[in-house]
Amino acid sequence: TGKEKWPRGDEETWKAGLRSVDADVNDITKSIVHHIQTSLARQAYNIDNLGAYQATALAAREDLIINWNQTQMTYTRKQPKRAYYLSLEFLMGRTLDNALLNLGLKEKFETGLDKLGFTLEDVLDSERDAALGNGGLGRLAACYVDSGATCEIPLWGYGLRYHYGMFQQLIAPDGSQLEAPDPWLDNSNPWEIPRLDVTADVRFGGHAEKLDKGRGIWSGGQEVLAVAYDCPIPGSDTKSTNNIRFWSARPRRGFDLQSFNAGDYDRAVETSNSAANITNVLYPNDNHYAGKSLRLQQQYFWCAASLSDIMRRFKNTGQPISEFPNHVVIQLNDTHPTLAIPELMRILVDEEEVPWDDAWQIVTRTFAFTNHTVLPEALEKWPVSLFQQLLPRHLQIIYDLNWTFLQSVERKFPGDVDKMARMSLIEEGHGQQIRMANLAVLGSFKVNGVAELHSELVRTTILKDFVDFFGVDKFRNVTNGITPRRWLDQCNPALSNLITETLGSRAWLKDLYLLKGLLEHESDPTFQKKWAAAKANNKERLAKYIKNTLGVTVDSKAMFDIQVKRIHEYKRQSLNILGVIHRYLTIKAMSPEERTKVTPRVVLFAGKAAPGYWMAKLIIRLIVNVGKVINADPDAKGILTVLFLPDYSVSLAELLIPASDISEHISTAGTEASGTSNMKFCLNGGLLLGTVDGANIEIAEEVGEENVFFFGHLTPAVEELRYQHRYHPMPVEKKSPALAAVLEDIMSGRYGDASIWEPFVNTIRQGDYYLISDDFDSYLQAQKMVDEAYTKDPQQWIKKSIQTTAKMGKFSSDRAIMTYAEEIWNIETLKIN
Ligand code: Z2T
Repeated sequence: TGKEKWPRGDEETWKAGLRSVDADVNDITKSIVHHIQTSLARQAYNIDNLGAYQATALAAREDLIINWNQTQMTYTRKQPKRAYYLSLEFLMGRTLDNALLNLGLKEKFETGLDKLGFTLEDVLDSERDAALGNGGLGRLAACYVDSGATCEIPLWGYGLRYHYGMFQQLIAPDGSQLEAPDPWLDNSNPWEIPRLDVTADVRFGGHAEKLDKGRGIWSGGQEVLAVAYDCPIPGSDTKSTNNIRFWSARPRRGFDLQSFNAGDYDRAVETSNSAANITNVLYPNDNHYAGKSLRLQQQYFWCAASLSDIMRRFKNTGQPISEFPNHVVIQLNDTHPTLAIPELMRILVDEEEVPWDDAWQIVTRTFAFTNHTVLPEALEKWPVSLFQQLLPRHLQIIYDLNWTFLQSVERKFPGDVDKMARMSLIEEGHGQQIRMANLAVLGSFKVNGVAELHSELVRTTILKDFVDFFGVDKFRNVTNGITPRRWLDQCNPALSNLITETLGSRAWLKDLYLLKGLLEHESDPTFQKKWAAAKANNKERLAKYIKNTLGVTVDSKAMFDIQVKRIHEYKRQSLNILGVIHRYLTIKAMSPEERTKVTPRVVLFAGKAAPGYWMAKLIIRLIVNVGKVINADPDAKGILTVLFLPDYSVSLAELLIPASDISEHISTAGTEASGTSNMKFCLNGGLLLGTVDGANIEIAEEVGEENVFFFGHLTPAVEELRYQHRYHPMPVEKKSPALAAVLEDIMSGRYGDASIWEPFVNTIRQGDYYLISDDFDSYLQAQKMVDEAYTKDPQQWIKKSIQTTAKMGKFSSDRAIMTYAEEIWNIETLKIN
C-alpha cells in the first residue's frame, strides 16, 4: 500500500525497547560484556586488549547510532538546506577516544573497563588508524566533519571506502623508505554501518549519442555497483551526529551474463575483479597529479554514486527540481570531485529533461570549489582520449560547456586569443587535455583558497584570468582550521586539564577564543610551573615511545625540535637536515668545554614520501643516515640527537605534537597553501620556526611576531631568485660558505658513499628551485635565536608558549566551518533534541 502505519505493532513495546543514552558505569560494563559474549563470541577468560577494544567500540557505537538516528530523522522532518563535502580523502585516525570524549562518556568507560581488568589506555591503543588520506587535505576534511557536527550544521561527507589506506612506511637498514600495504579493515571496522540496500549503478565506457536541445543518451559499457558504508560523526557535547558515506565498489549482480553463458567463467570473474578494484587503494600522492586511469575511475565512481544519492534524497522532499540549489550545496575538496559538475548536468539534462540553460543555472548555484595548492605539478589535467573511452557523454557535455564559455570570453575580451587559450577547458597540444581546475571554477559559484596568502596567489596567478572574467567577489579566502577536541583535549590531556582548571570550564573547547583568558595568568609563577610540567610530561611520554619503538634513549630535558609532514622538496626537510649537519660540524669543531654550553637538542623528523617520488625518498635516506652518524658520535652525545620516526600517522602526530618546544614549517615562500600542523603545534604551546608562508603568516598575526621565529625570502622575491638561478647562477661557495661546507661534508662519505647523495646535492648546486641556498644563512640565524631564547630565559620561553596557545582561537575548524556555512553555503544550524 505504501502508506503503512508507524510503528508497526504495539507502540508501547517499541518505546520500551528503545535504549537510553544516559548510561551509568553499570550499563556500560553490561554492554561491553554483552558484546564480548554475543557479538565477538568470546568470554571472560579469552579476551585480550584487541577484543576488549572491539567490544568497547561496539558499546560506544550504540550511543553514536542513537544520536545519528535522531539527527537524521530531524533532517528528514525539518528539511533544512544541507551541505555535502565531497572529498576523496578523510584522514580520520582513531575513533574510540574521540567518540567517548564527544559523548562525554570517557570517565565512565574508563571506570567500567578498569572494573573488567583493562586500562582504557591499552584499549584505545588497540585501535588501528583509519588512514584514508595522504596528509593535510584529508585531515582537513576530518576536522571539518567534526566541526560540522559540533556546530550543528547539516553537513555530510562523501568519500571512498578504500580497502587499503595510506601505505605503512618501513625504514630499511640502509635508511630507505619501504612501503607495505595497510589492510586496515582486516580486524573488521566497528565504526562503519554497511548499508547494503543503499546502492547506485555507475556506468563506464559505452557510447554517447546526442539528441536535440543539448540532450544525450549514454548506453552500453559496463556498470559497477556502489554500496554505501556510513560512518557516524559525533559532535562534541551535542546530540548532533552527522555522517560520512563511503562508497565501496562491487561487481553488479548478474553482471556480464554473456560470459557466463558462453562458459567463459574466467573472463567473467576477471571483469568482476576489475569492478571491485575501483575502491581497492588510496593513491599515495600528496600535491602531485599522476594521471592514472584507475584514479579517474575512482573519481567518477564516487561522484556519480554521491550525486545519485543526493538527488534521491532531494526528490524525497517533494520539491520541484528548480529548488535543488536552495536545498543542496556541494563543496568540492580540490579538483578531485570536479566530475560532479558534468555529472549533475547529465542527470538534469538527460534524465530529468531539464532544458540545458536551466540545468546550467542549477549546477552553478550548487557547487563551490576549494583549491589547495598553486604548485603546477599538482593541477589535474586528464587526457581527452581517456574521457572518450571511459566517460564519452561527459566529454560531450564538457565540449558543449566550453563552446558557450569561450564565446562569452570572446565577447568580454574581444580578440584576446591568448586569454581564450588559457581559460579554455581544453588544453591543446600533443593530445588534448581537460583542465579540471578551469572546469571547477566555471561550474562553481564560489572558489576559495585555504589561507590569506594562498587565496591572494590564487587570485593573482593561477586563476587571474577567471577573476578578470567573473569578478573578484567569486574568489574568497577561508583560512583552514583544526579541531581543538582531537588536537588538544584528546592528544594533550595534561594541558587540556590545566586550561580547564584555569579557565573554570570546558567551554573553550567550543569557543576557542576563550583561550585568551589564559593571558591573565601568563606571569603567575605557579601557573608557569604547571604549564612547563605539562610540556615535560608530554616530552617524557614521547621519549618513552621512542625508547619502546626504536630502542633509543632521548633526553627529555633537551629542546624538542620537530618537523613532521609529507616529505616534499617544497617543504624543505632538506633545509632542516642541512642545518642539522651544520650544527653537528659546529659541535665537532668545539672544545669539550665549549660543548657544555650548547643547548641540547633532539631533532625529530617524520613523514611519508610518495612511493614514486625518488628525490623525497633520497631525502629520507639522508636524514636517517645523518642521524645514525650523529647519534653514535661521543662528541655529540647529550647535545644533539637526530631521529627519523617511521610510519607517521594521525596517532603518531597526537603523540608528537604536544611534545614539541619548537616545530619547523619552512616551505619556500608561496608554496605551502596553508599548512595545518603549524596550527596544531602552536595550539599545544610549541613555538613556531618558519618561513613567511601559508597560515604561518596568520599565526604570527595572532600570537605576535615576537613569539614566532621567521626567516627567509618573501613570496614576491621568489620569482626573481629563480630567474637568477637559471640565468646567472652563483656557486654555493660564494652564496653561503656555511652551506658549501655542509655539502662538502656530505660528499666526504661520512654518511655513506658520495655517489648516493650526489643527485640530492646537485639539486642545490644546479637550479636550486626551492631556494635552499638563498635561505640557508637566514635559517641558521633563526635557529641561533631559538637556541638563545630557550637557554637564556627559560621563564620567558614558557611565557611565549602560554601566549601562543592563548592566542590561537582563530584556528579552530569551528570558525572555518561557520565561515563556509555563512559566507559560502548560506546554510543554518539545526539543534537536535
Ligand atoms: C594536500 O594535502 C594539500 C594540497 C593538495 O593539493 C593535495 C594534498 Cl593531498 C592538491 C594540502 C596543502 O599542501 C596544505 O598546505 C594545506 O594545509 C592542506 O592541503 C589543507 O588545505
